[in-house]
Amino acid sequence: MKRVITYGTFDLLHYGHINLLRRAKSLGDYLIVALSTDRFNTEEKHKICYFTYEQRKQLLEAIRYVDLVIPEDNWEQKITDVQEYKVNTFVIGDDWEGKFDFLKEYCNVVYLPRTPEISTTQIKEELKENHGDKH
Ligand code: C2G
Repeated sequence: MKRVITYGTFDLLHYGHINLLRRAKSLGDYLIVALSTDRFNTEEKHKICYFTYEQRKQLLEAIRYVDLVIPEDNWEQKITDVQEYKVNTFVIGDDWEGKFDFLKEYCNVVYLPRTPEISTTQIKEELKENHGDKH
């Protein structure tokens, strides 16, 4: 069984995330998503999430490509995760190109092109701009 892992916040889940998860799963048979915890997001990634960890976990677990969701609570856990879960391939969007090459000692490292024109930040900004415009 070829095991793949990826990491992220996945807040306001959108088709860019789904494209990443679909391609990540296509690289193996079992996909683990290490989901950034609320603490990790606020204290270290400086991201304010709309959905809580539990809500984001529930959303990810409903996706056919995702086999397991585990917490990502710090920047340093990747090597132990790869070893503990016997991961063959680490995958992440190419906005992180090169940042996780240290994992090449333990598994394959794949940076996938991001889906253009969609991001959680953009969704929030457009909602703010359009607030009050009744459709
Ligand atoms: N993504 C994508 N296309 C987009 C938006 C996101 O391919 N339009 C990918 C990102 O590259 C990432 C994944 O979807 O691989 C999750 O995105 P984020 O939640 O923004 O992840 P990030 O905050 O970058 O967390 O330790 C690693 C970090 O936890 C990664």
